[in-house]
Amino acid sequence: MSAVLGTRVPRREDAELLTGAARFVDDLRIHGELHVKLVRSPFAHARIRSIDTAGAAARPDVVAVLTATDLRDEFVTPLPCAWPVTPDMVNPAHWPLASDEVHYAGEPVAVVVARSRVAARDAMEWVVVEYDELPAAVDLETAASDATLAHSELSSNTAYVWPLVPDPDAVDRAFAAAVHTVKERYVHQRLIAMAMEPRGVAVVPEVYGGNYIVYSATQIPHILKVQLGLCTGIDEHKLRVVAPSVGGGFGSKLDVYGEEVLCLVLARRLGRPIRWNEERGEGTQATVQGRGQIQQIELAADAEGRITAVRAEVVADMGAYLQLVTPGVPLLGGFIYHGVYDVAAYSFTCRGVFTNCTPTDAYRGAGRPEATYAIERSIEALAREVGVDPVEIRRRNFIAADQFPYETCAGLTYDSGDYSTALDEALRIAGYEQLRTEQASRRDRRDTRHLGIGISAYVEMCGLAPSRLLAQLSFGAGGWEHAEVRVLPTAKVEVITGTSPHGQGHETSWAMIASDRLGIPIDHIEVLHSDTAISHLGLDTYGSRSLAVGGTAVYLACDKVIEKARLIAAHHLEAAEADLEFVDGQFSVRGTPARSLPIEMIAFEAFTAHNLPDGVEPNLTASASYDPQNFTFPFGVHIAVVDVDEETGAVDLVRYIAVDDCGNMVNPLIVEGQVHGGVVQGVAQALFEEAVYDDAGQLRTASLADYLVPSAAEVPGIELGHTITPSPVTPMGAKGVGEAGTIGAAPAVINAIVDALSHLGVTDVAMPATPERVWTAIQEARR
Ligand code: MCN
Repeated sequence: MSAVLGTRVPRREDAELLTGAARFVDDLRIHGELHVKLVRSPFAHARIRSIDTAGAAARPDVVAVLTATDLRDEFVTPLPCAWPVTPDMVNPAHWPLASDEVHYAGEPVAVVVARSRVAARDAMEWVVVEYDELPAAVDLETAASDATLAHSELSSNTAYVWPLVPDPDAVDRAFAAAVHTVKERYVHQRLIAMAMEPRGVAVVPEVYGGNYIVYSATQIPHILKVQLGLCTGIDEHKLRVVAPSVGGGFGSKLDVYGEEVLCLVLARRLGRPIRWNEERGEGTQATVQGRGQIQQIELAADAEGRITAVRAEVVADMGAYLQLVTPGVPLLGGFIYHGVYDVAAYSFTCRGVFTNCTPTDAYRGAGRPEATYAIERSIEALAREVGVDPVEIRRRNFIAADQFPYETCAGLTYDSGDYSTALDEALRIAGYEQLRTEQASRRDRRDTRHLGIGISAYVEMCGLAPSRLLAQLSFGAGGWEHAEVRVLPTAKVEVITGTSPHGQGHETSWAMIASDRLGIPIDHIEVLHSDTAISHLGLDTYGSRSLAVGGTAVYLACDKVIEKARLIAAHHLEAAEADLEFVDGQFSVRGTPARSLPIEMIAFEAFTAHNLPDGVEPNLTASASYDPQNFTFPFGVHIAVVDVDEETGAVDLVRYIAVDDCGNMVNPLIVEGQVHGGVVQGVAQALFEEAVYDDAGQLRTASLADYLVPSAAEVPGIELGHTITPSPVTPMGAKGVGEAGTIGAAPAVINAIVDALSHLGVTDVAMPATPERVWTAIQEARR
């Protein structure tokens, strides 16, 4: 890489974000705006008998109180699910307001519009809704058995069954011939994204032109624009969607929400700006949750513990409705249940099941943390079965560095990898042998604080994605990305991107890419994004796709600019284009460096157009849409070191080592920040966070007092390492990193806890591994 790429440029967006100067949806003051509050069902499953809005409508400063019946004609289609994973997938109509039956606690049934937020909140309490409560399907396994139906009109809770079994006979043969087998069951609790900024939307109608500006705390302004048009019947070209500063999303803002559609139709109906801001406690129920899976995984292996087949069966909690990509989330993991291991036979089946809980959808990693957890926990079970060290079992099974590109048993092509080197590096940083010695000596002296060392080796499929492969998965959109690069007359540059950052530092990264290609100082480059009137084409940010796809589009657009500049330079230097070389922002005739022209002068020539070659348009602008040929497959090895107190069950995460390989790095500082954040989210799943529902479907962890988001005090300094194995798929050799930390972390931590207690007979601890759960696991092992 060049002088700029691969360097630790501080994030230019941070000064605004860290000093409170950034403007989020709630910071926008819109003259004449009206405030919306939603009346939400207190029941998880109930029939609506009646809704009386009269009392609320009579409250001071109330403009309107509306129900589904009042707004029926405003909606053209229900809220979208863009991923019909099977032709017979069951998808109950999901409207912004429920009319007959509610299917989760928190589902909106009426909307109050008032002149102030306080007035709207007050009036909300005066809406009288009568319900007949129905039995709720809450526990996932029970729901899968159809014991209670989540939707009265459906005959089953199963939304779909999706098999990926390339060769069933091969799997059966492998299990029949296996010397060792293991069969494990794991549960992924539901998680709440808890982005620092809750959701919010503000719609400004232009009364005479029929245009609308929709400000939303979203990850997907471009997708939202299309879907808002389809849902409301407003022509797409009349809509402008803007995502101002967005305070994190972690997948939860990759959605089209009822509140967004409602605010738009209310703005149309009332001709006034409409705003809704989510409250924290409201968001825990109203914003999609993540995970929610029960996994069964079986490994077949030969006498040495070499895995010959993987069979995984997953039951995935859809929640009450299918949101934008709900059904596809577990499938993103469905291709990688064999992880980093060279396995010939593969079987994966997922059953998507409705429950009367908040809908689930993408949450950092989306399917891949679940898959990684299953294989990285079960391979340790295999190590115990075979009687070898967790390091050794992995070495025996790794796909070797010389096997890449590697055709997997699930039908993917892993682009590049070197798993042994990443493992070596992680072991070196951890001081693995010393840790094992320390562990043994504690056991010898009967210390009640046990040391545990947990390993997790992961590979993930990211950089969503090749549109053609997404078509095979029945995904409702493509996976390309768009960029435009404009060199202005004064050689300042505007980079317009279709990605929509909400914490990932694209303004810095894309400026670095453009600076590197164009030879223009990074401070002369501005990156514009997240406003569909400025960035008219794009598919937004999720799936660790932005660098591999969107960054590549910037790279390719720069190259088109350079090719155009070359025509102008050749004309002025009176040289053949082929004789020109472009180095550090300067064209010069090969072998005659004195005959040269900087890009600054070419930019001005392109602007004045006084002397351009024939057929060259007067601008130095180019755009590129890039659709990759394959996903990218970052990988890494994480090691967690824990102290477990046998007497209290308390787990202290004392060290965390993360060696990640995301190919060439644009900005290692940003990469490290992404890994830090990701690791903490994975650690949080392992140790702290859980959305707990009671039998009636009431969320018992609806506030930050009950839902344990870890703070800096709960997480040790993370010791980072890198290996660099460039991707052959992307021109910069870069792979994604935004989800890597989360994917690696949870199995490393739980493996460490089990490792600490293995001599006591503990083989599993459920997530989150609370002191109570760990203590109970110890007592059960003793019994
Ligand atoms: N990067 C790099 N070199 C690489 C890989 C990445 O320098 N080889 C840099 C990129 O240039 C970019 C950043 O790392 O600045 C992340 O890039 P990428 O891996 O392409 O991921 P995305 O930008 O597509 O981000 C999405 C990813 C996802 S899916 C979730 S969920 C997530 C995450 O990013 N949510 C986040 N990180 C988050 N970070 C914050 N602060 N907030 C969230 O909500």
